[in-house]
Amino acid sequence: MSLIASDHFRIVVGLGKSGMSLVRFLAQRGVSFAVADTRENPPEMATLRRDYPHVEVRCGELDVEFLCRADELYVSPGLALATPALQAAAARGVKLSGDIELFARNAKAPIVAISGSNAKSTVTTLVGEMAAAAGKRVAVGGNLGTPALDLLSDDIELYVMELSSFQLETTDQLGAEVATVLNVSEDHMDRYSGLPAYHLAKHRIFRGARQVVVNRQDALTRPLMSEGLPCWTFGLGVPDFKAFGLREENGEKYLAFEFQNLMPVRELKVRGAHNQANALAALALGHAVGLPFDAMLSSLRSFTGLEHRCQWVRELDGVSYYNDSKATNVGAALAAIEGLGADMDGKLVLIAGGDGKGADFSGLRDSVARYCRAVVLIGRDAGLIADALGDAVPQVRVGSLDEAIARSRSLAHSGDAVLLSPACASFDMFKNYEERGHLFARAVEALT
Ligand code: UMA
Ligand code: ADP
Repeated sequence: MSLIASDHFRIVVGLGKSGMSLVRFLAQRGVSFAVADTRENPPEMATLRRDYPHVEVRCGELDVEFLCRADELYVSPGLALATPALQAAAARGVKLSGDIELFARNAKAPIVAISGSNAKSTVTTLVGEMAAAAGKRVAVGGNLGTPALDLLSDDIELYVMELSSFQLETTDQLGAEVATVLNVSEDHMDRYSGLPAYHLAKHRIFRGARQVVVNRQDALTRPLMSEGLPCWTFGLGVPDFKAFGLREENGEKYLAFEFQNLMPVRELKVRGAHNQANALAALALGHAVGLPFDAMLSSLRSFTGLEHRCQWVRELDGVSYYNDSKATNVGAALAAIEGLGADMDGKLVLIAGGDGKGADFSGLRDSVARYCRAVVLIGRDAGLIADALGDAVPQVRVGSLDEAIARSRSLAHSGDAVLLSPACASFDMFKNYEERGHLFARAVEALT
């Protein structure tokens, strides 16, 4: 039985991946609905026409009268709730909701819910691998990979969900078994009025949670109201009760829980302090849902990291090349610069720039000055980054990624690394961050 009233009329707003999962979900349950999208040719139009030819679709500017025919709108995470037509419909009593709310109402197994400005996909993947290693029938998705509603199944024993602030905005009551906001730093400032609004959206993940996981090194990850809820913490310091952290014994650093060493840090295949924090976060989440340590640790030992996240591409003339195309905000780029920079004898040549989404780039300055030999800038907001960095290090502005690679190669010395970590979204020059990363890797592999 689906927890959705069948006598009501719904409209799915946005016909991308999540919109199409909503269509399938509603159609399977016999709910009457229509679809709207502001684009003339939304990505899933052909699929909808093929599989559900009778569903009414309105493309182009949103029509408030049409939207008001619905009791509830399921709005794509890609559309701001502040969109005037959506606000006009809400003012006339139409409820604004989303796919995650519907997922939460219908999921019968516990949910591990993961948000944060960075590391969501890495930690979500890790917890999913840990659960699978522990023999659980686990479904992994959300903002990462498969849309939430496509994961629903009575066979599943555990859901591990990556959730974005956009998805959480339309989620009233998630009711996760354990929820976390891994870290909070500025992102999507083109969609929020400022950090407080973004922070509030992320914290909706804690609504109805039974346990929480908090980052001891980031006060903004602490739920605003969690009195009485079991709270597990993670951080790079020495752990105490209900805490995961790092301990040192005889010169060896260990991942640790409370007063017990779990495994040497050097057994992790992923590099940098940020990845140690990610391993600890995954352990805390897994422990909260009862996964055994031996399964979790064996997953950590075999995890080689996700594509486009500080991924080693090759070495040429003593210079290593790293693809960190997924660094679409300042916090992620800082983690890569500091994580790699502190771990090597040489310096970094950083390739950065793109669509900055309204970010303030001044936070990059100190780390760039400390770890970078030079910065090569591309994309629309190259000028903003150049101004923010000032005279911290030599800068070069170029017109293409290929040119950026060629200039970086000539600037790097043996023992250095060239790091693509743009601190920006890619949409001004590429289809998405994956395309940017693939083109980088391909061009680097072709260097002779
Ligand atoms: N759009 C319109 N008109 C519409 C609907 C969408 O112009 O009526 C545009 C918007 O610019 C929007 C874009 O299309 O940003 C994508 O919207 P969509 O409805 O086609 O998106 P989906 O394919 O359903 O993808 C969404 C998530 N996208 C966003 O949040 C922007 C995907 O996250 C997610 O994987 C998918 O649902 C399944 O759950 C992507 C993402 O970029 C990976 N997320 C952001 C991030 O990680 O930083 C939050
Ligand atoms: P998300 O899904 O939140 O975007 P990813 O795991 O895809 O997270 O990583 C995104 C970017 O953040 C990558 O560039 C990665 O190197 C960087 N990153 C990974 N872990 C952390 C961390 N703990 N803090 C800051 N940045 C991180």
